[in-house]
Amino acid sequence: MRWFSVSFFLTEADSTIFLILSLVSRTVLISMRRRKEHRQVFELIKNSNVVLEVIDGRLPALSRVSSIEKFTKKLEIPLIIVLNKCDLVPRSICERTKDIFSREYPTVYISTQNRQGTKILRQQIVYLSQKKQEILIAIVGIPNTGKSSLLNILRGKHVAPTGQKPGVTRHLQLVRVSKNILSFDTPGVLPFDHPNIEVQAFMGALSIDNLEDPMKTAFYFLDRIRSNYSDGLVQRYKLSSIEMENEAIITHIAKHRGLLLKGGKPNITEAAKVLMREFTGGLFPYWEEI
Ligand SMILES: Nc1nc2c(ncn2[C@@H]2O[C@H](COP(=O)(O)OP(=O)(O)OP(=O)(O)O)[C@@H](O)[C@H]2O)c(=O)[nH]1
Ligand SMILES: [Mg+2]
Repeated sequence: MRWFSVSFFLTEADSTIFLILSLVSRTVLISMRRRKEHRQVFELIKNSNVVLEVIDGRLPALSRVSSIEKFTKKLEIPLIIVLNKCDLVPRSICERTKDIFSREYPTVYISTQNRQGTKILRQQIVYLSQKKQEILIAIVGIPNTGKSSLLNILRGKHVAPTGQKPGVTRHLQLVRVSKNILSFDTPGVLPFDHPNIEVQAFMGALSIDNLEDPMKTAFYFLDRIRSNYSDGLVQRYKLSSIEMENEAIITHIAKHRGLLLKGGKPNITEAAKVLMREFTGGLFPYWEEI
């Protein structure tokens, strides 16, 4: 029986405990599912000719997966770092990140949204696969970086489902993207480099709606924003300054969006979710430099 149907018989405290338990068990189940998917992805990598590691160009340092990079290095499988969502980042920053990452791996920056950068990516794939007759590529990375969107662009047709929530792709999907290139879309792998769930939610790898306390993620984001780029946030929510306290910023967002509880109190939990959803969805500019 689902928790809300029994909650009618429970006290408010019981209902809160029930809600927390249901969120915890959901998080555990998601984590078990993701671990299984993680194993499948590593199996696939073993059989690939080229691996495309798709990362979020807004968070280039955070969104790399070191376990995948180490694994491909050990097996001597060529890996290309694909900085995606570069329509949300100034070009000069993408160029700089590309130059820095290129010291370790071939790197290209693209925007699947604006269909930019994919020609160079195709050339790199062909070059690194040593012009094999049939090339098998694996598109991998943490959830929500645009792996399926990239597959669709390479194929030139919407063949893989995409969506703003992490975990849209649940199974491996093989697609022929050209005469000699076959490509696997994969479920996002958990960013084990960052086990903290607030950090994972900030990266868009975990849905803010699955968290017990979305405020913690919003606070984490606001703390990071102060040492990076804050103009986008200030303008979107018409803040007087980024130096306002975290709670005051969230309260301001709640009022600005008319998110009020019964009695007119600002609904700060919902405002924290809105902030994180809008950042994940690229509705205001924010990026980090290497
Ligand atoms: N602005 C912008 N948004 C993008 C770009 N590429 C993908 N997105 C958006 O990012 C979200 C996630 O895209 P997906 O292609 O589903 O990402 P994924 O990596 O396959 O996600 P999972 O299957 O959940 O791991 C969607 O809302 C896309 O529209 C891009 O280049 N620019
Ligand atoms: Mg996907």
